Amino acid sequence: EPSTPVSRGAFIVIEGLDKAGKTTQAQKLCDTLYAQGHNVKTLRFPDRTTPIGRMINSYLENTTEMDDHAIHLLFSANRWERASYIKQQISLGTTIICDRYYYSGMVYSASKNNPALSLDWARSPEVGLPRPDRVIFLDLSAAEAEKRGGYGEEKYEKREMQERVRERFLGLTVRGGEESTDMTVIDAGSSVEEVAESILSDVAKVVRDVESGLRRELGT
Ligand code: NYM
Repeated sequence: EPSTPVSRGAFIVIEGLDKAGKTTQAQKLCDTLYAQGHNVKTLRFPDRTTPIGRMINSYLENTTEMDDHAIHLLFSANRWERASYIKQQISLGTTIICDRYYYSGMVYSASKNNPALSLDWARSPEVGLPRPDRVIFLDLSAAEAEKRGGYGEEKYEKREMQERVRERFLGLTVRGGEESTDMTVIDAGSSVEEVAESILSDVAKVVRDVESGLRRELGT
């Protein structure tokens, strides 16, 4: 008897400023989809557990200095080392909820006020990575983010930088190309439950489309 073909999983990315609630919401979304009977796993970038991830970690903790381009390429390499795992899981029918992806990669690097590092330059090493079915941008003003317990000691956790990062994230929605069509902006200023509900109503449609075969292959 031929086995029933399993539909692929969906690839969902949660993006936002530091303190926007990404980790909480990624976990909540994962739990909800799991309770609904989906196979689902979470993933996060940077993945600080690999050798490349440890180099990124020491940069973020201000232990090592690095050229802006070099650290950008390490963040990208950290995604590439997980690319085949993502594709494999998706093809086995597992939905992946990913906490940050190359949207953070592009936007943070291009927000460093380094004229030699444009958004276009920042995009190029990411070309060919699995393309998300949906990217949720949790939108919060830098001032609101700061009120949530303040920033830590890590690189980039400064008001001016966060303001530039937010501007660039929102800029992606009107820049054209797949970043514009793939991204949904959700107001992260309301309660955890309200935000979770908005995310779920958007993601549920995507998951349905994937499962009914409307979205065939995972793009790049
Ligand atoms: N970050 C994250 C980047 O600059 N480029 C990237 O490609 C990624 C994935 O790392 N301030 C920055 C954004 C954050 C920092 O992320 C660490 P997290 O989610 O706090 O571990």
